[in-house]
Amino acid sequence: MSYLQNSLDKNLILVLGDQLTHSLPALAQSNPDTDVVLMAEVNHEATYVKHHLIKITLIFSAMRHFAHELKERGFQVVYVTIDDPNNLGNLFKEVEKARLQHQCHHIKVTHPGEFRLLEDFKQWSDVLKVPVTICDDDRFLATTADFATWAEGRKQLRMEYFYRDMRRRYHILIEDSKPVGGKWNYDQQNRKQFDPTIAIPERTSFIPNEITRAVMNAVQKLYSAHMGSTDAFNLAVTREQALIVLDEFLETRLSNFGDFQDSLVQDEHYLFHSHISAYLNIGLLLPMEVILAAEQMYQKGKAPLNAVEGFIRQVLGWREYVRGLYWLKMPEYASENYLNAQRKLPNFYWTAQTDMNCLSQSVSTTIDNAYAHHIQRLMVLGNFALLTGIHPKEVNEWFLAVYTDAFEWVEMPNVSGMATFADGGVMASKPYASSGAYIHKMSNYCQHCHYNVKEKQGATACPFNYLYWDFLHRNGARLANNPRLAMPYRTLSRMAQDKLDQHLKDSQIFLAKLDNNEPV
Ligand code: DLZ
Ligand code: SF4
Repeated sequence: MSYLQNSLDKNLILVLGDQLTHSLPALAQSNPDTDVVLMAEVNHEATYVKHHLIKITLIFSAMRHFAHELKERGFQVVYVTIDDPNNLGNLFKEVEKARLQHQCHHIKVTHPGEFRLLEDFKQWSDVLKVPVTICDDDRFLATTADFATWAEGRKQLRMEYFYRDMRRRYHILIEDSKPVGGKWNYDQQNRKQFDPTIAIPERTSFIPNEITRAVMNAVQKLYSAHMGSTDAFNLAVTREQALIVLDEFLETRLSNFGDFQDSLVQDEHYLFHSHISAYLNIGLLLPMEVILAAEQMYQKGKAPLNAVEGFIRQVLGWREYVRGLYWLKMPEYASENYLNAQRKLPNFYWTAQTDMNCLSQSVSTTIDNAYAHHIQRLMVLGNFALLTGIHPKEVNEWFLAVYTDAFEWVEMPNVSGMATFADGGVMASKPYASSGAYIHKMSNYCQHCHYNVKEKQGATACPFNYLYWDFLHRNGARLANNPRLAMPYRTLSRMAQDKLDQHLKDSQIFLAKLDNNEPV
């Protein structure tokens, strides 16, 4: 009887590579004396899109360190390494094997960050003939149900209103029921051009230990066809290290984060950004601890309100909002293509080989670091994909593969909603299309470019300049009635025919080069 009782109570708990949090309900409510934890590095997760080598290394190394911590806490952990000769290659097979080997009669997983895996998990109970419990992921500050309730009956799902509700709900930067400083949002102050007299602090980095070095070797050997190299890997791989990154951000970068949040600077890619999104997204840091720490910096007078509010908006507003939107709109969201974009992703997204300096800079940091900041992603890489009409599926796959912080719940709304307007305006009130003028205003990239941002037409003109008009012209039927695009469409309608013809011709020449894989 007691044997039967024990084996019936014995859970197999699967912990995924982005679930490295000890307070996860599936772990916190388990019994280390009886339960078995499974963690598996599997080829399928590493290759369903070709993840960057730094991203795979981060996840595998952080998984190995987390497994070690679980063992120290008394858990029995089954850990499958990627180079284990008996590795079965996917999560399902590893779960099936571990369940049989350890005689577990109940499987527990935590709600994953991807629709694909959730659908898989839902099948497992039927196939394995044991109950499978999918626990909520309580690391988010709004549940998917909270978001659905908020979204119900609203015509437009604007982040700003969701964010204000979250501020009220968690009482963050609120005083006497009002936003601190009198305004909810200080974004207007966060668009300054970079001031080169301000020193950019050194980025926090870590020397890989033996565990990380073993991962680096294995990943480099197995996935050398993917973007990047493991050679210079120096990221945090434990919660302890991630807390150091957070602390250094708060102490050395946060005060300038707001002002220069949108700046683009030649050969400087980290600027005053926090670089903690990957650690948040794999569970080494928790959103509320990060929010409270930033709020305290304001309360102690160590960082200005525009910086602290801007940072908190990203974590409490934007991050929660995109996750809510993803689960509300999936699976249809994945195939949205409102602008009927059909072009293939140009090869230079993988090589950085282009004369367009802003793109070359943004792809270079992506290759070197599996990181680019939000304006490089949105206004350079995303804007180019939008203007040239690259198929959203290709854009989504690329963004999901190349950034350490990219998991589908966060990547897809940013790409299909924000960058490419594939969702037709569910998320953004207008496409973030812009000519070279925006990049010129926010950066010093144009000074180092083969193209001339002041020229509007011809072989040496900045391609963004004519592609912008080509984009508006091409998508007139879908976009001309958008009130937020009234001004550019008025300009377009008044444009002299020969000028418009020249923009369209320059665009045609440029796009033909892209399609033929010729250098641009
Ligand atoms: C991204 C990723 C990679 C590269 N490898 C693994 C892995 O081998 N094992 C694992 O459990 N998780 C991995 N992950 C994270 C998952 O892909 C992630 O949990 C889903 O994409 C849902 O967010
Ligand atoms: Fe980019 Fe155009 Fe500036 Fe070159 S000139 S860096 S292509 S915006």
